[in-house]
Amino acid sequence: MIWNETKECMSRDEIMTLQSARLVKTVDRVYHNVPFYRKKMQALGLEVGDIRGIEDIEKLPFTTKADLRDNYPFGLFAVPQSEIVRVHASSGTTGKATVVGYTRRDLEIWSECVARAFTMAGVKRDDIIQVAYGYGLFTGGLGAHGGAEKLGATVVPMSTGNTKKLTTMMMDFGVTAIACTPSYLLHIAETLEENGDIDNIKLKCAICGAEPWTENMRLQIEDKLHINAHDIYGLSEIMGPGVACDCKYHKGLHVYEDHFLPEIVDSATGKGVAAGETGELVFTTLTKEGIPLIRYNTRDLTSIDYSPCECGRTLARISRFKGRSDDMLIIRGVNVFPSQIEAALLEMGEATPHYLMIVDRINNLDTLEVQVEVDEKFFSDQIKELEQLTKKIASVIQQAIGLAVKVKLVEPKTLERSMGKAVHVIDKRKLV
Ligand code: DLL
Repeated sequence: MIWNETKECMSRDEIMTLQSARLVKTVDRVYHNVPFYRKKMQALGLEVGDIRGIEDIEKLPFTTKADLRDNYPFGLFAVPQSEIVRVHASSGTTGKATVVGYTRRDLEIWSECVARAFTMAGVKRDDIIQVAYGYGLFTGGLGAHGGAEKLGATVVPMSTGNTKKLTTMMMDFGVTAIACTPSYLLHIAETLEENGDIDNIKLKCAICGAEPWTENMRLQIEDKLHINAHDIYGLSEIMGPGVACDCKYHKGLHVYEDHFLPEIVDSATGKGVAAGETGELVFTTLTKEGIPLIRYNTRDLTSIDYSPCECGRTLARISRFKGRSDDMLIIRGVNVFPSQIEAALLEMGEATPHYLMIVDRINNLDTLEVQVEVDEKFFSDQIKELEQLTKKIASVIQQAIGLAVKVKLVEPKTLERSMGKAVHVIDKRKLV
């Protein structure tokens, strides 16, 4: 089923005309309402009238995560705060979160995009869907929730954390769809298998995203649970889940080009690359009111295909992600920058900035151990002091990144020093 053919099956000319009209409006809005963009455009000698359509996109400046942090919390909002009805936030590169705001209309468009993505994955009104992304500042839970309600499905707002309750309800309620991270779904599948319950569920489909996963892992999930598994992409800066999703042919994720203008640029030069070539994914929002962003560099590496799809949709498709061009890690669905840990350690005083993060995946759940060098004096006979410091550092890191961690304190000069770029991360997770 296609949500709305007039939106999803336009000709390339129609899409480009719509995008051009919306881009012109967006540029006008940010120029007049966001001093940050006005200054940036003025510095480039650009006036609003210079942007006449998407062919002029490369004249505009890029926006980065650092720009959001520098304008923390509401500096990039384009409407008065009284028109913002919700905020979400995700990790910044250091201590400060990146904050985004939504007007009522933004929330309506967001739920429509997610409803379109869920429809693409085969979810219908009579489905019962468990939303097992985290609810809260993370966009996953509330974003998926809004889309499922818009579609008219019955939503079970599970959030994350209680797998036993989730599987019990999955069986008792006859749940037919689930939205969660792919690694969590594998964990759920294994729990069902262990309890001999795999044949006691009515699950038909899953809409998974928020972290990298492979085609193999998608097939593994389909196989274990006898369902269709779909890939959903998004990021809080641009909206949240529902910026793109794959259809039943699984040949790339359809981007909602009526709301987001994608570009793929070369990491080194910032210049656009040809269709099919890999580069950094950049988005300009075309309808957002709360925090419209111009040429936001997601740092996600992918390629784009503008050819129409077998499903009938003409929306461009981005390929499964090939990684990121920065050092952001996604651990249990939470975005973590090593620099956040460094900043937290430096702030507390007792620790040195020499640390090593060891990320692993055990029973399909991510684990994080942080080894931290501390002064020799803590390794005297005072075991109690060492234990107290371990707890304190664990709590400081947890506060900084929003994830529970295991901390292991080590003596000075234990961690290997690097001749070049310091190695702060060992990621043992193997994406099968
Ligand atoms: O992860 C939004 C989301 C929620 C997407 C639920 C899908 C499902 P952020 O926390 O801002 O937002 O993290 C965004 O996560 O730039 C990618 O690096 C990564 N990411 C998101 N979806 C996928 C995916 C949400 N399907 C960052 N495949 C993005 C690979 C993904 N990486």
